Amino acid sequence: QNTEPIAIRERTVDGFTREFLRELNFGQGVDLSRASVNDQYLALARTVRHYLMVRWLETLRRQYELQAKSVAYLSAEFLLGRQLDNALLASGLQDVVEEGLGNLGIDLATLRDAEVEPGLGNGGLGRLAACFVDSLATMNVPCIGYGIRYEYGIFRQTFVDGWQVEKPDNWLALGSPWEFPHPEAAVTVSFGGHTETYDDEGTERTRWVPGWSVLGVPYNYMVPGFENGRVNTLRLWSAQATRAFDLEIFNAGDYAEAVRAQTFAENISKVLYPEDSTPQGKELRLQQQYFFVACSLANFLEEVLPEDFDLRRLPERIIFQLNDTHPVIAIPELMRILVDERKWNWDDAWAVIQKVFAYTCHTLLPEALEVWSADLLGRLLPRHLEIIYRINEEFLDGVRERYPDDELRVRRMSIIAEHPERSVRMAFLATVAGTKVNGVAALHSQLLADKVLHDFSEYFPEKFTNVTNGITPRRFVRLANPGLSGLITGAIGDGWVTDLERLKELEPLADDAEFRRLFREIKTNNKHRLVDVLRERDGIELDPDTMLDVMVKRLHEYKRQTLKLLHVVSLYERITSGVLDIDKVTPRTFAFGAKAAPGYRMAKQIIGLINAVGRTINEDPAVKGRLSIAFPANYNVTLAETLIPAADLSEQISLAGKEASGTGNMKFALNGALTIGTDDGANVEIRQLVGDDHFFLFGLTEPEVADVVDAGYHPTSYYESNKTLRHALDLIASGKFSGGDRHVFEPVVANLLQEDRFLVLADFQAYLDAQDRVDAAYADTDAWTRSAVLNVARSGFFSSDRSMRDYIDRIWHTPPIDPNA
Ligand code: DL6
Repeated sequence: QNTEPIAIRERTVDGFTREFLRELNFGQGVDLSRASVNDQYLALARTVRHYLMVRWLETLRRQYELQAKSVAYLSAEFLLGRQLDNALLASGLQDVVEEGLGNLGIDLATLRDAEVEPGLGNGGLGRLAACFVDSLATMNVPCIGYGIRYEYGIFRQTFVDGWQVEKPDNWLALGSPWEFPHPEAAVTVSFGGHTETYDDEGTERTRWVPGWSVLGVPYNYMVPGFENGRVNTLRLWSAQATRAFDLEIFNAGDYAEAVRAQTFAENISKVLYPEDSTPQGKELRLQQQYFFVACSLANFLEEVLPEDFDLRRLPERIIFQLNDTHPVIAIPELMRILVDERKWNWDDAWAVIQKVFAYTCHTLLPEALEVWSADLLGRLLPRHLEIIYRINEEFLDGVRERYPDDELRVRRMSIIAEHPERSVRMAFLATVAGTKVNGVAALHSQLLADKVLHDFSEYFPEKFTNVTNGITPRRFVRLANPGLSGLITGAIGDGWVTDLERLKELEPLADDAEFRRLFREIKTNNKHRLVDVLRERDGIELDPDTMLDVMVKRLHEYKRQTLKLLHVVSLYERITSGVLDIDKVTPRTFAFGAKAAPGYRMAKQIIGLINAVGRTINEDPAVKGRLSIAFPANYNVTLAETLIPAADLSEQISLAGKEASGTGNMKFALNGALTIGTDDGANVEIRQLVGDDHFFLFGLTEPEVADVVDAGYHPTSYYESNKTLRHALDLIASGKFSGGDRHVFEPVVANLLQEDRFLVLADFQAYLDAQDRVDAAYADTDAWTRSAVLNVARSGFFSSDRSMRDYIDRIWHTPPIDPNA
C-alpha cells in the first residue's frame, strides 16, 4: 500500500483540483456553486498547505535526527505580508494552481486579494524579521522564529477629512488558514509575587513565588524555503487564562467578574503596540515581552531539545538572536531557569548565557533605547530584577578593576540608571550578556560603537560587529515584480532568485537599447497596475505618464516627510506665483504612504498637512497634469508590493545619523528606482555600490550635523536667508491649505521654525538642488533607464540571504544543513 501522503503524489492539475474541491466540500462545508470568495480562498490556502506540510514534517524529523545547531530568532514583531503567493512560489505550484482554478472558472488573483495580511509588526524591524526567516529557510539553515500572535496587529489607518483615524486590525476575523494551534503544548508563564531564600542541602538558594500565571498557546506557521523542500517553523504565542472563569462567581451571577481573569490574561497578546521608534514604558508591553520569551525558552528547552539533553552543551545547539531590546528579558529568564530551577551555580550559568545570546540594535535615537523602571520590573518580575542587579554588580566590579578611579565611567556603564528614576537599560544588559552586538548598516554600526555604546565597545571591542540589513528577493522582486523577474530570468537565467549577486551579469545590458526599452515597458506596466490598485482601493486617480516619486515609511520627524512636502509646496508656490514656468516643470506624482503612532501628535499633524496640501494641489487647474499628491491610507506590505515596482524615484531623506539602516531603500533600488537620499543608514552602501552617478546625494553628513548642532542651530536663520523656503513656509502658515484657517497647521510650522530637531530647514536648499538634478536626469529617458538598470544590477548585496550569511559567519556559526545528508 502506498503510504505517501496524497499531496506528494499528485502535483498535477487534476490532483490539485481534487484536493481543492475536497477542501471546499469537507473543510469549508460548501460546494463550488455556493462557495464565497472567502470559502474558495480558505480552501485554496489549506490545499497549498497540504503540499508544504509533507516537507514541514520531513524538516522537523530530520532536524530532530541531526540535532544541528539552530537559530532562535526572538522578535516581538514579524510583519509577514500575505502568505498565499509566497507559499505557491516556494512550493512551485503556481502554474498548476492557476490552471486548476481556471478550469473551475476561478481567478487566482481574486483569491489572492481575499487574504488579509497579518500585520504583526510596525515597520522595518518586523519586516526584517520576516525576510530573515525566509532567507534562512531558503538557505537550509535550521531556524525557529519566536514571537507573539497578536489578535490585533498594526491598526488599519483611515483618513477622515485628511486626518488619521485608527481602526482595529481584525485580521483573524475571516479565518486564518496558515496557522496550527497547539493548545495541548501550552506553557505556563508566571508574573508578580515575591522571592524567598531557602536552604537546599547546605546551599542557600532563591526561589520565585509568583503571584499569577497565564498560559501561552503556540500557533505554528510554516516558513517555506524557495523550491528547496525545507519548511522551517515560526511559533507565535497567544495568551490564555489558566482557568476560563471562576465557576463560583459565575454561579453567583456576576458574569463580568467571573471572566475578569480570562480577559486580563488574554489582554497580553491582544494588540501590537503601534509605536516603533519611541517605546512607551507600559506595563502591558513588558508583560508581552516576558510572556513570549518565557514561552519560547521553555518550549526550546523542554520540547525542542531531547529530554536528556545536557544544558551545558546548549551553545552547541542554539543561538538566541535578540531582535532589538524587546526580548532582552530572556537573559535573566534563562539565568533564573539555570540557577533556580536547575540549581546550577551562578558562574556556570553565566558562562553559558554569554554564549547563547546575541543582540541586534535597530536604532540610534536615544529615546528608542528601551528602559524599564526598576519599580515596575520588581513588581512584575521580582526574581528577574534581582538577577539583573547581580549581573550588573559583577559587571561593574570588572569595570572598576579595569578603570580604577573612574566612577563616572562606572555610572555611565551601569545597567541600572538612577535618574530620573531607578531603571534598567535593556540595551546595556544585552551588550553585557550577549556574545555579539550588531548594528544594521555600516554607518549605524560605526555610530553605535563610537557614540551610543562607546564605553562598551571600548570595554568589549570583540563583541561589536556590523551586519547590513537585506530584503528577500523572493517576495520583493520575484513575486512583487513579475515583469522585471521575467526580464532578468530571460537575460541571465533564474539563479538570481537565490544568488542575488548574479544580478551583476545585467550590467552590460544597461547599454543595450532593446533591454532598456523592455525595462521601461515593464516600469510602465507596473505603473498601470498601480493605477488600477489605487483606483479600486482608495479612489485615487494616478497619472501613469508622470514621474512617480515615492516616500513610504513610518511617519517620523527624523525621516523628514516634511522636507519632501516643502519641495512640493515650493514648486506649487513658485508655479502659481509665476516664478517658475509650468512648462519647465517635470510632471510628477508625489506619493506618500505612512502611519503615525496614534499618540504621536506631531506625526499626525504632518499627515493632516500632507493630505491638505494634496487636496489643494490636486484640485487646482493651474498645476493639473504637472503636480499631484497621492497618499493612499493604510500603507502595508501588500501595497508596498505594487507601489515599489512602479516607482521612478525613491525618497530616503532622513537626517544623517538617524536612520539605522532602512530597508525600503533597498527594495526600491532593486526594483529599478533611483534614490534621492542623504548619507544615512544603508543609503551609504547603496550609493557606494550603485555609483555616485546613479544616486542623488544631498544634505549634511553625520559629522556636519553634529557640528551644526554643537554650534547652536537656529532654523529661523535659514528661513530668513532663503526666499524660496520662506515663501513655502509662509504659504502653509497663510492657511492656504486649511481653508484660510491659519491655526490648523501652525504647530507644524512653529515646530520647524523654533526647534526643527531634525534640521529640515538646514537641508532644504541642498534637497531642492538635488531635485533639480533629478529633473534634469529624468529628461534623458535613456540615461535614466540606464541608471535604473544599473541600480538593479548592483543591488545584489542587499539580499537578506547575504545578511544571513554574515550573521552565520560572524555571530551564529550555524551552517546550512547539507540537503543530501
Ligand atoms: O533594522 C530594521 C529597521 C531599520 O531598517 C530602520 O532604519 C530602523 O528604524 C528600524 N528600527 C525600528 C525600531 N526602532 N527601535 N528600536 O523599527 O529597524
